[in-house]
Amino acid sequence: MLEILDSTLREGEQTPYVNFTLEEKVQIARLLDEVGVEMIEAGDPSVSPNVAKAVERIASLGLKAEIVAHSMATKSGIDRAKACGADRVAIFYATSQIHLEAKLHRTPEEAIEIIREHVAYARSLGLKVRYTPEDATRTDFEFLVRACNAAIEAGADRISFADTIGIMQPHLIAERVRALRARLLPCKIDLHCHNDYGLALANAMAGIRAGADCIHVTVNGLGERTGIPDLAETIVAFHNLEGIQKYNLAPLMELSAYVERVSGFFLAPNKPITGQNAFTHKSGVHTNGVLKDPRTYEPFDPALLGRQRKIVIDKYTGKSAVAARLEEYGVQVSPAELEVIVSRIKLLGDQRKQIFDSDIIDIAEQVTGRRLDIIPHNLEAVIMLEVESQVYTSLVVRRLRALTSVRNVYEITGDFDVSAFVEVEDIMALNNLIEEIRTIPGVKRTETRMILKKYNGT
Ligand code: HCA
Ligand code: CU
Repeated sequence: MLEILDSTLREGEQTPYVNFTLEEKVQIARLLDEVGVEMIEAGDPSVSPNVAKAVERIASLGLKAEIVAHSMATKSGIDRAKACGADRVAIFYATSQIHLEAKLHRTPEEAIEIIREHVAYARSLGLKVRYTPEDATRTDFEFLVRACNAAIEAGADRISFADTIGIMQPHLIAERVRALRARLLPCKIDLHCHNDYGLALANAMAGIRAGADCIHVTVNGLGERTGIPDLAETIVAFHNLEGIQKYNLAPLMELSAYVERVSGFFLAPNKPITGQNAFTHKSGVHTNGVLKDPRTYEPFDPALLGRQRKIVIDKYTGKSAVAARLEEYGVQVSPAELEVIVSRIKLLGDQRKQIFDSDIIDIAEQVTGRRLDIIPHNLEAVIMLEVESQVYTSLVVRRLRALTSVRNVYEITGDFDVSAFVEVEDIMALNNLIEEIRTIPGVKRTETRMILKKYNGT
């Protein structure tokens, strides 16, 4: 049966420019425990005093998950893992020729001795041990088997088959896992797949099918370079496609949003499962289908994640979607009026990047000749930002423009340096967005003005 180790607090904190506070780590660990992951890799206590403190705090929370400390193959590192109260230490020591020669300056025989000695030392302290042959997928297979079996003989009960630079493919990892199973002494096999070619989750799933036990993930797929499989994608893929339904899906969206906020590492809108567009439909053909029966264009009901489907209105939109949107606002129009409204929306859509609900209501007013006293559901606001004097404004602008709710950005004169026109679904979303903007490095202060009514130029 599949097991999951979440490494947001270790691998995830190795994401360029991402660092969590102690309180944030505790909150992430608690949410992960609600999800029900079997193991939480809480950090490598040798990295810094605060990382050690975080591992210690998390180990003391009494969570259901096993708490793992990561460590290099050094006695002092293993001592620190023990001192933090971790259940298990994950000792990594590279086995590929390139790592042994260029990085570690050790012969293969020396490496085997170091692995054996440190695994045995950790066992003597009463720790459970996972051994990770770093860069395993580029390691000579016979040597990999020897190194892993040396670790297992010395007391490791888990081996992490680390695809450190993400070079596996599903058919290859399946072959390797089968071969490892046949040659290794009894142990559990973890899969640590990096996502350099976008194949991390596919590789991990293939490895599980071939007989591995556990997948390493992070929230939002954080990690060195392009990261490792995303927790929510992994859980939902196994839940829906493989029928493994032992995890609690309810906290996944909150966990993703929380990590997004405190990491300052924002999700691409088209990210599967948790991305903003995962259940948003656009073209007339698609929206018409979805309005008749969502199964036409949805792999599963967004309610599984507590999410809602969304239909975008713009020049691609057909009549059924516009009618449905107007109905949401309690506006009924005749078929002839609807026809004209849709054609005007298409005209406007050809001129502009985005159409807002306020535009749709404006057009409906013009076409029907009725005054519609309606306030659009979504909120629009202008957020003004003051930027630290030593920071290039253009850097802040680039980060701002990557946020999906941000429509237009202006560099301005006066008390503030930048103003952004934003559109969000509700006040909560506005609040989150403002917090997100405040985490952008260089943003000194923000001030927000809500838009009450908008007059568009033609
Ligand atoms: C690294 C180490 C590691 C370890 C994986 C593991 C890797 O290179 O930073 O312990 O399972 O990718 O090899 O993250
Ligand atoms: Cu890694």
